[in-house]
Amino acid sequence: MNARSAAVATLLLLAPPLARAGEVRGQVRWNGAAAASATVETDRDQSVCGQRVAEESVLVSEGGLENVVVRIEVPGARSAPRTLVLDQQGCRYRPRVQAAAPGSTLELRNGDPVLHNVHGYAGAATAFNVPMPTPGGRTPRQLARPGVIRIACDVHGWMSASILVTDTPHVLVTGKGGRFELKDVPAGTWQAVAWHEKYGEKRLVIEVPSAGAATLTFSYP
Ligand SMILES: [Cu+2]
Repeated sequence: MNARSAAVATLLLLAPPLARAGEVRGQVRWNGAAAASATVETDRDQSVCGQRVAEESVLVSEGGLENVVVRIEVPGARSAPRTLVLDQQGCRYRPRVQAAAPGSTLELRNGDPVLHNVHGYAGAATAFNVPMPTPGGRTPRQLARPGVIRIACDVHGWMSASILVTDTPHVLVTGKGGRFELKDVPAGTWQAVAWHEKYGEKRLVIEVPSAGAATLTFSYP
């Protein structure tokens, strides 16, 4: 054992035992009418964008709602900034919904051989406004403050993406079936928050056990 690992071992011995943590599993259920798969007609750049694109603001599968940001608010818990990518492919944003810590870097990419103009909004205010005429272009932008950043293309009106900027490390975006699983959530009673781009926020109180799993079910619309 060298001096450094001895020091680390000593620190580990001195550190208080970690707070016990459990899991949170659940689903964001869709209780609305069965959503017909809708499309939007495009009005320009159809050689790249196609004649129509899927309308993806409400994505339902297996009774659950996809693209919902679910987070557990644990006071004092902070996640580290990271780099996340927002690509443009076939005149759609990929991924459509993401979550990230304040201070993260959003790398804008253009995978299409057309001009896109990536316009980010924090509420009504412009957060960034980036023309991207070049396929393969990459432009970084900072996500400074907590809150929702909505992203639209000034060229193609149907393009839409959202990023929820949040401090909590206990966060994810629902996929197939609206199901989710958050591991290593500290034991305790916390606020659980769901956010959807069209139907907004819902809050529940959840009790996370020190071992095992708690179940959390949100319902939309
Ligand atoms: Cu565009």
